[in-house]
Amino acid sequence: MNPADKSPWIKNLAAQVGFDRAGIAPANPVGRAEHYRCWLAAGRAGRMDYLHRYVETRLDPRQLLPGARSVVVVAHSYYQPCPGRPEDDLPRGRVAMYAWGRDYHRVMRRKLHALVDRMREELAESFEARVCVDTAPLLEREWAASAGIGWIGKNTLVLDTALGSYFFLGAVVTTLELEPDAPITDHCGRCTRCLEACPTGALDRPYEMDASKCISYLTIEHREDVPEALRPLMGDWVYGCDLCQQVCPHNQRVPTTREPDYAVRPPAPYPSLTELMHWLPDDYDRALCGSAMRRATLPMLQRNARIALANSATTG
Ligand code: B12
Ligand code: SF4
Ligand code: SF4
Repeated sequence: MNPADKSPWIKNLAAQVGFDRAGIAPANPVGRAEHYRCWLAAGRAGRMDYLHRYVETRLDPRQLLPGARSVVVVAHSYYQPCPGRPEDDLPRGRVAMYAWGRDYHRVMRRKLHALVDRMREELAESFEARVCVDTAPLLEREWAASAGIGWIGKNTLVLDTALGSYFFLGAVVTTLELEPDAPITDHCGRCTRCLEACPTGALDRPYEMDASKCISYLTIEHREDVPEALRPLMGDWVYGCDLCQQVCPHNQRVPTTREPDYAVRPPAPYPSLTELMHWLPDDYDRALCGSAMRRATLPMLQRNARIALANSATTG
């Protein structure tokens, strides 16, 4: 099979294993490497020390897999309509949609391995492949944009005109030579809704984020006390934040995910804050078995619940 025939064939296999989009980028170094280095140097990564590690690998997939020639990027939608807030008087927090169901790392990794297995079964030539979903040092959005999966929006997420931005990204870095896709154009236009909707000012410039102010960072990645000035701005979010996606015009009519593993699992999306406050380690283990919410430890979740409770007391 020549590189031009292999590309549509792999994209078809990706659809068969359940991905919603697939595209191919050449495994070249990132064009905006300097931007990434400046972003780190300016302290905009907060305490996400792991982003300072393997910087050269993040910027060049050939360091992740010697001899890499192509990056197959996939998108997997997790969008589902929000169930109504329970009609009781309990103070409740909010969980971002990406964490409502089973941990996407597991779901995506299983599908990415299935994709590589199918490629190995059906291709005559031998090749190396490395599967990535968050865990490997790879700037996934850069390769998603390069592979034509979508454009990087002003809220810094990858968007597609049909799927919106509620999808996960994954990648297979491979030594196979494949015909790349062309990037697509930016459809943000003059819109600035996400920048205006961000309560903490984390989106302080279009296409850029000060992650140290993002509610998603503060609730999931930040292990210490949340700076006092930011607490009242966090509203009722106890795990992640969706505000800059909820307001996006491209997210208003998107299809529901076909993935049963992403179906909402209690206590998401509106956990009772008083219940969370009283959880013991066994309650945490039982309630969050297999959930993406386990990225926050029990003390972090309880810290977030305390902030949300204080905010609900002031907003009524
Ligand atoms: C660290 C991280 C975070 C941090 C920092 C987010 C950020 N914007 O950087 C925090 C904890 C805040 C976070 C939050 C969320 N995250 Co996150 N996160 C990551 C992770 C692990 C690394 C991202 C990273 O390296 N950031 C550093 C910055 C500098 O890199 P970057 O934004 O990719 O920067 C490049 C471009 O923005 C570009 N750029 C710079 N300037 C300009 C200008 C123009 C005009 C253009 C076009 C581009 C451009 O250059 C940069 C360098 O190459 C990725 C997975 C991965 N391995 O990539 C997931 C990932 C980005 N996260 C994801 C998700 C789902 C989320 C949340 C929606 C979860 C939630 N609901 O709470 C939020 C969204 C917040 C937001 N608006 O981005 C998805 C995004 C999928 C998508 N459709 O884009 C990813 C890809 C995980 C995955 N495998 O699916 N996340
Ligand atoms: S996730 Fe929330 S806090 Fe973070 S940039 Fe988007 S709106 Fe702002
Ligand atoms: S809200 Fe508007 S500016 Fe922000 S990502 Fe969506 S289209 Fe782009």
